[in-house]
Amino acid sequence: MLPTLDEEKGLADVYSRIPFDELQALGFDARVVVVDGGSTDGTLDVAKKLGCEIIEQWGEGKGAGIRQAFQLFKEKNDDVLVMLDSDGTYFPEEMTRLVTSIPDSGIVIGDRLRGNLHKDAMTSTNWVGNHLLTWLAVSLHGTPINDLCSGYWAFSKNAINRLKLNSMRFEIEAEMYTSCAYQNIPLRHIPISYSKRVGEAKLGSIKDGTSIARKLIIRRIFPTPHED
Ligand SMILES: Nc1nc2c(ncn2[C@@H]2O[C@H](COP(=O)(O)OP(=O)(O)O)[C@@H](O)[C@H]2O)c(=O)[nH]1
Ligand SMILES: [Mg+2]
Repeated sequence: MLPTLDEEKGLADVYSRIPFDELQALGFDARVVVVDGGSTDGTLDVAKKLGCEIIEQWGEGKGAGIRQAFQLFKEKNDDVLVMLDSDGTYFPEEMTRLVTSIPDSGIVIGDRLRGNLHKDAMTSTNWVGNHLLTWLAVSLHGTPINDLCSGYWAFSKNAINRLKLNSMRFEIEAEMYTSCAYQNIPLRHIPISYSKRVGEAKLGSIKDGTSIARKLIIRRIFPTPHED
């Protein structure tokens, strides 16, 4: 699953690096679903040309898009879902390693902070913010996690069925983590590579960092969201 918002530059590159043959050899018949948040550049044309399935999400925000993609996943009979940004920061080549590391009924998260973090991949503000938010998450919720805001996750079907989420924007990863903590979903992290994005960042460090911290605190008080 590739979330997109104006990622015409990154999408084709990310798609072309997905290791379809290696996944096939592992027994996976992979397909690519693009969940788009209302791109106004050529993202949807690129996605169509590549033959991706496209979800044009209702509402705005990465969280809303991901929740909609999860809903669709639940209606199909697929076994595993992998999510990564379409901006060229994560390495699709590392997908087989993620998929084969998913704990039983659990989730694996790609860990950039103890992985191969390329020079210039992350601004110093974001580096500090990522460490602070990860520390806050563990302090509040206890369950170990190395890189709260990573965008490279691989989920078993059972884990997706158990996640309880209502995030609209970039708090979605933090809420997936808190849901793992409260629904007892097994979580594992493996080191991954992370490089500089192509195109414009959509996340605002201070504004979205604050929303992520707020979400972590809210979920300490109200561990699960109301079903919507
Ligand atoms: N579906 C959807 N995707 C989004 C939206 N906003 C951002 N994205 C995508 O989510 C991913 C993460 O956004 P990005 O700007 O890279 O944030 P960062 O990686 O946390 O700095 C990228 O692939 C974006 O294109 C949205 O509103 N809807
Ligand atoms: Mg990104």
